[in-house]
Amino acid sequence: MEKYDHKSIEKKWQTAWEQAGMYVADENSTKPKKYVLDMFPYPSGDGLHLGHVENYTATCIYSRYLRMKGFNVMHPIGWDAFGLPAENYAIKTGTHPDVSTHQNIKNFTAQMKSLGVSSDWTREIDTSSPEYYRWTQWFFLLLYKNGLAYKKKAKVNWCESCKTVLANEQAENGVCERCKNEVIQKDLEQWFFKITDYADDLIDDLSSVDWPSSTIAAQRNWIGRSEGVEFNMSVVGTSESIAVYTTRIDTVFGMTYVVLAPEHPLVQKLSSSIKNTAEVNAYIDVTKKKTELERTELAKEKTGVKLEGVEAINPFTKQPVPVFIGDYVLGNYGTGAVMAVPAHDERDFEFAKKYNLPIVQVIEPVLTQMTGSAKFREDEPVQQSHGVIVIIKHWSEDKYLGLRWPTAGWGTFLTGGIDEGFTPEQTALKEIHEETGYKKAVIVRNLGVIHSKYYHEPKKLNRFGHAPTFYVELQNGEQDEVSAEETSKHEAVWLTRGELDTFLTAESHQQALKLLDATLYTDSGILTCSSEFDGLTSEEAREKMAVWLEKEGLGAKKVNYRLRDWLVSRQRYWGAPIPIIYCDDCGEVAVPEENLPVLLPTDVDFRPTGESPLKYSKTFNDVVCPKCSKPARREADTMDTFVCSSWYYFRFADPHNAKEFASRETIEKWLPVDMYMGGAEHTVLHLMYARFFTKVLKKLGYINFDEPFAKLRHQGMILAEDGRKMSKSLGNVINPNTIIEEFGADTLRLHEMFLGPLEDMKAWNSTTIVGPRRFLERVWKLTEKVSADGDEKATDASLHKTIKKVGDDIEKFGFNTAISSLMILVNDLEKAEKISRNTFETLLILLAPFAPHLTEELWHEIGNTESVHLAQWPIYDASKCVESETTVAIQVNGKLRDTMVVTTGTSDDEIIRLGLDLPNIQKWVLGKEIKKTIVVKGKLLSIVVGE
Ligand code: ANZ
Ligand code: ZN
Repeated sequence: MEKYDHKSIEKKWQTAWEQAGMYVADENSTKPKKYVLDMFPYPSGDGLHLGHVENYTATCIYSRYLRMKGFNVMHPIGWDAFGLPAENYAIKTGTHPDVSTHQNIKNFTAQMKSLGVSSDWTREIDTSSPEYYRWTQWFFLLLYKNGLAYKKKAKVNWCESCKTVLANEQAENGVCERCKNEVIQKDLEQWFFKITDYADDLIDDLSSVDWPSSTIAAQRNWIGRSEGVEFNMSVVGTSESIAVYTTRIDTVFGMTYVVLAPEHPLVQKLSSSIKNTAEVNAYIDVTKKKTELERTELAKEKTGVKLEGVEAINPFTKQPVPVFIGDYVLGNYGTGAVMAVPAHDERDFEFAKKYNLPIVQVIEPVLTQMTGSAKFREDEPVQQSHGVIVIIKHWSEDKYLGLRWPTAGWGTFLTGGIDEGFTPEQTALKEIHEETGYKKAVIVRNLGVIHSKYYHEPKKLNRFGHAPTFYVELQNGEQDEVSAEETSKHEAVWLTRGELDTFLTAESHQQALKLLDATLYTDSGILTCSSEFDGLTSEEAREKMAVWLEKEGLGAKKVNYRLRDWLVSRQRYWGAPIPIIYCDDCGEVAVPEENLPVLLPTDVDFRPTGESPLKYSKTFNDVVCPKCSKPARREADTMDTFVCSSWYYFRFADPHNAKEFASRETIEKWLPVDMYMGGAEHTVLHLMYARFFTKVLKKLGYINFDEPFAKLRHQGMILAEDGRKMSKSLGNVINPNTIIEEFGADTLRLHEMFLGPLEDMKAWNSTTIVGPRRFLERVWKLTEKVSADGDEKATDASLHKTIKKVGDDIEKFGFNTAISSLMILVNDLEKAEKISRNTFETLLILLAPFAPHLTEELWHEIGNTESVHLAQWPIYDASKCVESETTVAIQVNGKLRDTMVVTTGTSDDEIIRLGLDLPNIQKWVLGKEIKKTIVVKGKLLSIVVGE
C-alpha cells in the first residue's frame, strides 16, 4: 500500500463526488428531510478564513452524519453579495463591484470545495444577481402594500466617512460598525420597515426555539419590552400636566423631583412660568448636539437644569416636587418624562447627589441567600425573626468588626435578636457590650431595615429575618470581659473594607455594607414610608397602585418597547434598488410587479457625495409614471443588505423559481431550517430581521410556521496563535489554503474540530496540528491489519462504545469529544494483530463525516465500490456499551495511599496516568524518580519511587 498522500486523494474524490451529484438534495425523496444551513458568507476579498472553516466543517460533519442516518439532507450554499466593502473597493480602485464580487465568489468557491464540504452547489444563490434581487424588491412591495414599509423624515445615524445612513444596530455606541468613525445625527427622508408591529410576537415566540440562551436574551433585550404604568402629574398653577412612564410605581412615595427630556413640548408651553429661560435654552442647545447614545450612556455624568418656578404634584402624596430638564431622559421613549426616585434608581441617584436633592428611601431590601451553608431551602418552613445588624467601626483604625462563626462557616457583622420591650437602637448597643465588651459606642447612622431569607445552620431552620441596621462608631477601646459562652459562638476580628468584601458570607450583610456607601437599592423589596401601602411587597404594590391610579382616572398600566422601526434605505450603490417611482401628479407609486427587477444601472459615478449614486444615472432615471405615464423619477436609494439576508433561507428551497420567491410546495417540504449555524455577532441584527420577515409571511398566509430557525448554534471565534484576533495589520492571519496544501483538508478539519468545544473561543495551534495528521496516518496503516480472520471479540466493546459516543456527540455538536473517542478506538485496534473487515469498515464510517477524503479512499481500497458517504450509520449493541466500574487501589512503595473508581476496560496506561494525577498520590511521588509502575488488571496500581 502506498503512503498517505492527501494531495492526490483529496482532489480525486472531490471531483468524483461532484460528478456523482452526491450532495444534491433530492426533491423526490420519501425520506424525512433535514435542512442544515450556514449563515451564508459575504464574499470578501480576503477569502475564506479559519472561522469560516470551523463553521462549514461543523455543518458538513452534521450533514454527512444525517445522510448516513437516513435523512434527505439539504445543505445549501450561497453568497450575501451586496454590501459596502465591494463599493468602497470600487471607489479606491475603479473595479466595478460586480467584477470584484464575482472574482471573490470564484475564489471562495474553490476554497470551499478544497475543504471537502458537502454542500449542494446546484442551489447556489447570489443576492446581487437580478434573479435574486427581483424578489428582494418583491418583498419590499409586499411590505409596502401591507402598510409595513413607509417613508418619513427622521433623525438618523449618519456616518460622514461612509457617507451613508446606518441602522441603530450598525451604530452601537455611537460609532460606525464598518469604519469605526463617529456617527452623527441628521434629518433625512428615509424608508422604514414596521418591525415594531411584531414586537410581541418577536419576544413571545422565542420560547419555541432551541437557541443558545445568550442569543435569546440578546433578542429580548433589543426588543426591550417594558411593562409599567403611565400617570399624570398636574403642574402647579397651570392647567398642564406631565405624563410620566415608570416601571417602578411601587417607588412613587420616594419621588423627590421630575425630569423632562430637554426636547419635551411642555418646556415650550410652560415658558411663561419658567424664570430661568436663558439657562434652560442654553442647555437645550447643547443637548441637540448629542447623540442618543451619548445621552444614555450609563457612565456619563448626569446633567440638567431646574425649571425655576415650575412644580408638579405627586398624586399619591399630594405634595409638590421640583421639575428639571435633563438629557438622560429621552424624548422618544415612554412619555419623555420620568418621576425621579434617587433612593432606588441609579441615574436618579447620581443626579440627586450632584444637585443636592433629597433621597427618600421607600423600599426596604429583601435578599435571598443563594449560596453557602445558609442557602435558603425553598421547600422547608420559614420562621420569622427580628434582630439588628450592627456595623461597628474601630475607634482609631479604618477597620470594621467582623464575626467569624466556626461551625457554620459564616462571616457576618454583629447581630442580635430584639427582645420584648427593647427598641432596635437599645438592642444594638446592648449586643455590642454583651458580645464584644466595648463600652463606648455611638449610633451614627440608621441604615433602615434589611429583610433576608436564609437557612440558619446552627438552629437548623429557614428564617425570614427583618433587621434594622445601624452604623456605629466606637469612641475608644475600653472593654469589659466577654462571657465564655459568647466567645465560643464566634470570634471577633477587625477587618479593612477590602477584607470585608470577601469575609461577609451573608447577602444581607453585604447589602448593609453597600448601604453604608450609598443609599441606593434598585431591586424589589418591601414598601416603607408609603402610607397605606407600607408592608406590601413591590409586586403587590405595583398592582394596587396601578388600580388606584386607574380608579382616580390619573393613569393606567402601559407597555413600552425599545425596538424602533427598521431603517432600510441606504444612500449607496451596491444594493437592491428600492422599487418606488415618484410622479409629480401621482406622488409615490410602487413599481408594478411585472416590471421587476428594477435593474441596478452600470452608468454610475462611485465617488461618494452623500447622495445616492443612482440619482445621477441617466438610464436608471429614464422612467415614466406607471399610473399616468408622465415622465417621473425613481427612488435612488438602495436597500440595506440585511433585507437580502432576511429571506434567503426560503430561496434555497426553490432557488431557480422565476415566478415566485419560492413555491409553497417547496417551502412546505424544506422549511423551517432544522439547524442553523453561524457567528454570534449576528445575534441581534440578522436573526431579528429574518424572524420579522417570517412572521410577516405567516400573517399574510404564505407560510404556516412562526419561526425560521428551529435550532441555532454559534461557533466560537478562532484566535491567532498569539491569542489575539487574527488581523492583517497584526500579521497573524493563517490562510486555510496553505494548511490544506501542507497537511490536507482532512487534517485541517480534524484539527479545527479538535481545538476545543465548538462554541468556545480557541487559539489556533500550528504545533499540535501534527497530532490529527498522525492520527490519520495511523488509520491509513491500520488497513494492513484488515483480514478475513480478524478477531472481533477483543475490540467489540470498544467499537460499540465508540459508535454510541460518536453518534451522541455529533447530535449535540460535541465534535472534539467525538474525535477523542475515535482516537481511543484506533489505539485499541492498533493493539490487535488482525482486524476484521467489519470492524474496520465501521471505523471508516464513524470517521467519514470528519475526514471524508481519507475514509473514502480506504473504503475503496478494501474493495467497496459505492461511496462510504452513502453507507448506513452503524447501530450499536447497547449490551456491549454498559459502563461498569471497578475500584483500583493505589500503593506507593507498598503502602496503600489512595483508591479511585474507573470504568472497566480502562487501559493500563490510562490507569497509571489517572493514578499519578491524584493529589493524594502526588504528595508521595512529587520530585522523586518513578522507578516502576505495575497494574494488576482493574484492581491495583503499584508505584515504586526512589528516595
Ligand atoms: C421611576 C423609577 C424608580 C424608575 C426606580 C426606575 C427605578 P425600562 O425598563 O427600560 O422601560 N424612564 C422612563 N422614560 C424614560 C425616558 N424617556 N428616558 C430615560 N429614562 C426613562 O425603563 C423604564 C424606567 O426608565 C422608568 O421607570 C423610568 O425610571 C425611566 F426605582 O421610573 B423609572
Ligand atoms: Zn403619475
